[in-house]
Amino acid sequence: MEFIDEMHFLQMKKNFTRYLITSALPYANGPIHIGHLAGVYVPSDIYVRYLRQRGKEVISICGSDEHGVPITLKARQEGVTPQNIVDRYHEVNKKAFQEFGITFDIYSRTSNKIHYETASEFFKILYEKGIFIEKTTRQYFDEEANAFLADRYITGTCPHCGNGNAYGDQCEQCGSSLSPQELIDPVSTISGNKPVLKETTHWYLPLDRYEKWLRKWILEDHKEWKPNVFGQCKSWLDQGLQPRAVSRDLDWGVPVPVEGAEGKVLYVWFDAPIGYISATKELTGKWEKYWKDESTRMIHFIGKDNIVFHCIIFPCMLKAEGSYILPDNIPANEFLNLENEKISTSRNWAVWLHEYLEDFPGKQDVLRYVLCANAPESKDNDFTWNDFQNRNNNELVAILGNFVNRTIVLTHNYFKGCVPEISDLLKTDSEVLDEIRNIASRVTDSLENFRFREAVKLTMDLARLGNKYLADTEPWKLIKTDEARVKTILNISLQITANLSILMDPFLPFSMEKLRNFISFNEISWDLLGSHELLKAGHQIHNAGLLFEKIEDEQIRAQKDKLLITRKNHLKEEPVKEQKPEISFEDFSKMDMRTATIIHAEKVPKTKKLIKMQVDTGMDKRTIVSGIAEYYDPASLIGRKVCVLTNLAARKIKGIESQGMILLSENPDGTLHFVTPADEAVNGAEIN
Ligand code: B3M
Ligand code: ZN
Repeated sequence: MEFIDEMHFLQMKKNFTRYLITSALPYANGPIHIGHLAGVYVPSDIYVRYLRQRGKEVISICGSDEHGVPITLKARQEGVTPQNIVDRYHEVNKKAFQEFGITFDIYSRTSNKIHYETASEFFKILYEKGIFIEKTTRQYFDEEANAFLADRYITGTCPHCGNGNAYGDQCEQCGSSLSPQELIDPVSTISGNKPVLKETTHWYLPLDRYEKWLRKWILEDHKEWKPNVFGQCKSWLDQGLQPRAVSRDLDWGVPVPVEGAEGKVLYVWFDAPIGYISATKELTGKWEKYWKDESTRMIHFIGKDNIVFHCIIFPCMLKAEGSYILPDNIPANEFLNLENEKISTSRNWAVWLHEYLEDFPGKQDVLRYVLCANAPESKDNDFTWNDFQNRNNNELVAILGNFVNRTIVLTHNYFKGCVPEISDLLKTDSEVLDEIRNIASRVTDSLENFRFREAVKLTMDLARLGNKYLADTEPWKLIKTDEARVKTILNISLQITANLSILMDPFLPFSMEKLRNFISFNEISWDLLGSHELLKAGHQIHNAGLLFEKIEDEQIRAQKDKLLITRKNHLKEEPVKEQKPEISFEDFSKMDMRTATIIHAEKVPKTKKLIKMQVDTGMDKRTIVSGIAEYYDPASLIGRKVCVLTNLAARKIKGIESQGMILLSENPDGTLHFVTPADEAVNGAEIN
């Protein structure tokens, strides 16, 4: 394929001769949804398929991330063991990936023996090299459960907004990140008791010591990283790095392999990236040529929430250990939303891969196409069922399917399915043949630079070119008068078809395999791209089947209804929180609650959840801040009657003095709604 200058790419890639592609290991505490696919697994699989088509030596590594608090929380919720949880979801996700055509060379899991050995060994090497800082601190301990509490196992009142259900690491109402000891009246979610502070020793990775090296390695040597990745790394470095604990007081995880470390495990984000290494060991005895040979190009596919772990922490671990290569690129994607709302596992607001495969059998490529065409490559993007239907019907069916179908049917109608001879080429023919090569070259460049949205759009442009060529030349009119001309037109159309079956294979593997069967063509080497003789004259093609079929309105309606029903059902399923401890009447009578009216509202800048309101309480007009921006548009709040706890001590929230609290009801799924007084209630009316 002369238009791809092999050395150009090799020079650009520092003479790499093989590829190690990793995809973020999904937590085995739930199913895979379209956000995971769009963020990580569709781009990673497109890239791996492309590399294989180019004949590269490549391995694609993934597996279940089976440790960490999300898994132990899920196990507690269901009253089963963490092993039960990971066994269930490891199988569900592995099967769903396979059915969806995500071609990992191995889908391993971090609860297996080889990983425990590999992670322990890795920790021991750093420990014996004296890399870690050993530090004893005071952490919350639940005496009844006899366990130290991870951040998510502690709830209490947020010091910023008064939310009574803030977690030890974050307040979901005002978005503030917290440390457990900032919580007011902390409570253990295990026993419900007040936890005590107890000393515990942990090992810290001194990230600060690698700051200078990281600044050079990232900010100077990897300016080619995507802006969203480069920018996040720069802000982490500009904030200054701190030592980070790499062990936890938990009973689920890889035990810390040090004398006297009973009851302590490796921090999940220390052990999980090592899961890429252990999975490679499981895959091949020759694992070191991938992990320790500079001629290997390692690329991590991840979502933006994993950037710090893959660009800062894991590289520091690898650098500290000293014998490993470092990632060459980390093309992280942003987040995908669903029907304009954040995808939420806890609120069941998601399109689950295993359910999609049941509802749309044989339509893997439609979802691959839509998630690629709409990928959140540089900013968060939105998936809507309407867009899914439109792209299928207006692009896959009407452009790609239509073109290949017309080409094959006309070849059968006029030449019994035999590829006709080309005769004299007109200018329009040569232009089309040149454009095939041009598009193939541009798709290659887009793929090489992880611009998958652009790449898939360009491949569809080749199908558009084919449709236009047929429409402009109208072989169905010429067949009566100029058969030789029709032979040339259909020969060229068949070359476009064969090129499409290679070019679109990384994106639409299932459909392109079908198409290659239709034209009885089994080559999928990228080096053939641009050729004008993929199908030689006299080659016999088969009949065309349907590549894509229309998706009807009722199918989309059903999906939208399903979302709404699961949201409602989910509300019912969620357990209502237990009643708080009893209080006396005088405790209650200390509270002064009044009806009031919101007279002004505006979002608090640089926060996702906060709205600052001016409220008329009948006694005065005051400022109150609430974490309701995810549920209410400020403009819709003007004139709304609300209930206000007026004598709550004023608090600064993001620098704004909030004088009181507007009463909100919180559904089990976390959604917030106003407690609204009767219309007849006037501002200042006492609530008793
Ligand atoms: N388990 C995925 C997540 O943060 C996380 C990736 C690990 S990759 C080593 O959802
Ligand atoms: Zn808060």
